[in-house]
Amino acid sequence: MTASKDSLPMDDRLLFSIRMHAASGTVHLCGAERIVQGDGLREAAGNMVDRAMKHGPGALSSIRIQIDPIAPDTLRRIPLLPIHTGRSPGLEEAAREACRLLADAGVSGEAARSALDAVGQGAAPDGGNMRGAMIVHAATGERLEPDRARGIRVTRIDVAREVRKQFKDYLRKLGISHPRVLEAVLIASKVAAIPGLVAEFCRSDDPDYTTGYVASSRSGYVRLQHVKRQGDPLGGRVFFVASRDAVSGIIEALETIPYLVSEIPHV
Ligand code: PML
Repeated sequence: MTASKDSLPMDDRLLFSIRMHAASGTVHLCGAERIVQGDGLREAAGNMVDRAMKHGPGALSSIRIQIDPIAPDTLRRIPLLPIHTGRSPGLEEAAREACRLLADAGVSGEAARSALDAVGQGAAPDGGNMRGAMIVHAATGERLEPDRARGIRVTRIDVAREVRKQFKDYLRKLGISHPRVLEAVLIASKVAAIPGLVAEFCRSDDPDYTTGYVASSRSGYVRLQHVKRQGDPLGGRVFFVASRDAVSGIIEALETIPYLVSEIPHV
């Protein structure tokens, strides 16, 4: 949609999804996404343009910003998962702790180990990282995502304006107010709120970032240090599902249904 000042809706409480995609030719450079009220669109769009321009105007061939109104009856309001720190002084302990947390959430040992191995060996067909997440059957370990290179992307998740400051304060008090963690906790909170999706495992594809997490509605968001070796570029997310039949509905929820975190745990 195009939005001029005159065409903005009078009711600024209406929510909009705003998404940015910056590219250099066919190469994706960066993206961003927010869910904001009408009167926050200009600021959100400006911040997204600033973010894209950090790549240098010469590097960009396009910045696309798409704004879609959100039908109020499609929006789901959810709580933020509580954040905990797991015990993982080394690689082996981290793998063991990840499998223990996944087992608590209903993931079989075989499914957990094969999924963690797949991420650690490069889960895409070319042996590199997938662009999105794997979907794995929690009992059998079978991979269920329709496209093993693209995977599943979690979109349409944000934190409500009225609790945004409380969210940032929560992360600051825990000493983890990095945008990377902010984004990961929001994603994990959406994933944990989707029926039939029992748990998530994540390790970063940043070679220098070795903290990952296991998340579920049962355990909350549990950070684990040493989920991979320093310098290892392989990473990704795994979503464990209870049944094969639920997969298409889960993908639709992950990729298209808007979720807004509206409640923050107390420290
Ligand atoms: C954490 O520090 O809580 C884990 C964040 C994982 C982020 C994954 C990523 O950004 O690649």
